[in-house]
Amino acid sequence: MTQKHCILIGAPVDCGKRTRGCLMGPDAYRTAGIHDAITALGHSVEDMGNLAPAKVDVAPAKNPQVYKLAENVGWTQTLMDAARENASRGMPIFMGGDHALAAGTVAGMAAHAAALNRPFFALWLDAHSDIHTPDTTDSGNLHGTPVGYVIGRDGFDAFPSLPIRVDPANICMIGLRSVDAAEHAVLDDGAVTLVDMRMIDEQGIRAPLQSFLDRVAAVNGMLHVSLDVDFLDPSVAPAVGTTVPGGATVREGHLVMEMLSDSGLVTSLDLVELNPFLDDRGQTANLMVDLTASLLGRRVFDRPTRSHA
Ligand code: 6HN
Ligand code: MN
Ligand code: MN
Ligand code: MN
Repeated sequence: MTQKHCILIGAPVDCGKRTRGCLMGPDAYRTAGIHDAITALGHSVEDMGNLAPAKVDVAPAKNPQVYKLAENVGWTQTLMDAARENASRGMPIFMGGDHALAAGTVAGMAAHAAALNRPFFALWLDAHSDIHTPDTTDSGNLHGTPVGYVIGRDGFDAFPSLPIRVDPANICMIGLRSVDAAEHAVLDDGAVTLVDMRMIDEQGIRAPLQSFLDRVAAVNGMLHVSLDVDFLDPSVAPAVGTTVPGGATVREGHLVMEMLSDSGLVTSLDLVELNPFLDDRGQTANLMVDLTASLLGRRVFDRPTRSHA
């Protein structure tokens, strides 16, 4: 695979939900050896350290359930700026932090793609669809809202204005198994490509992913990958506050990453929802680093392994 310059950006966002611990995520990835895992593949790495949220004043949310609105807005601004400032120098890898961070990273990467006149796509690897708005969320946890923000749903008035709306038709969600009623209401129009666990059980994970990648490649798109720990089954990735049984296996996770690597299409990555406080001797942090390595070209064999097909 071609050499990349990987830019590690620590985003210790912990305000997207009430269960605390994701602020330790960036250091858990460092401890698990993310830097060396990437350089071992021949890429260069730069670690920008951890960012901090912009200080902002916001009016109280209409929905009294909403948790830590100002901090979420501040992070969105900080990360949108960080994505736009760094994307032209290499491949940003946002080390979260909870999924609220993707409001900023995806919006910033979409703006970067627009500046280059290239179509922008997002792959959401997650048990959840995260397409609420601050008005529709019952939990009040804004990590359930970043997709709603980037596609331009109403209800985000307190947030930075979107530089450009992400087209829902350019979003593919894989791993779904927990979608709230209010989320169904927006997803049912069929714009977002939805791959739930049943589809994976019936067809495998390869076919739906390949057809999405073919669409991205056909228009020379830029692809942002947002990897939520709970995409994976909790038995292999316990370090997350929102476990849902029946998730992707280690093998499915690696296959997705290897296909993404082969495609050469990925231009940015979020690693989100790792809560090291809930981990079992670094198991989940290590797995997330291994998956990142697969995405960046780590292989068992350097030759094609489907020679008997
Ligand atoms: N995540 N739909 C639930 C909620 O509280 O709105 C769960 C959200 C999970 C968020 O996957 O990052
Ligand atoms: Mn998520
Ligand atoms: Mn999730
Ligand atoms: Mn909910």
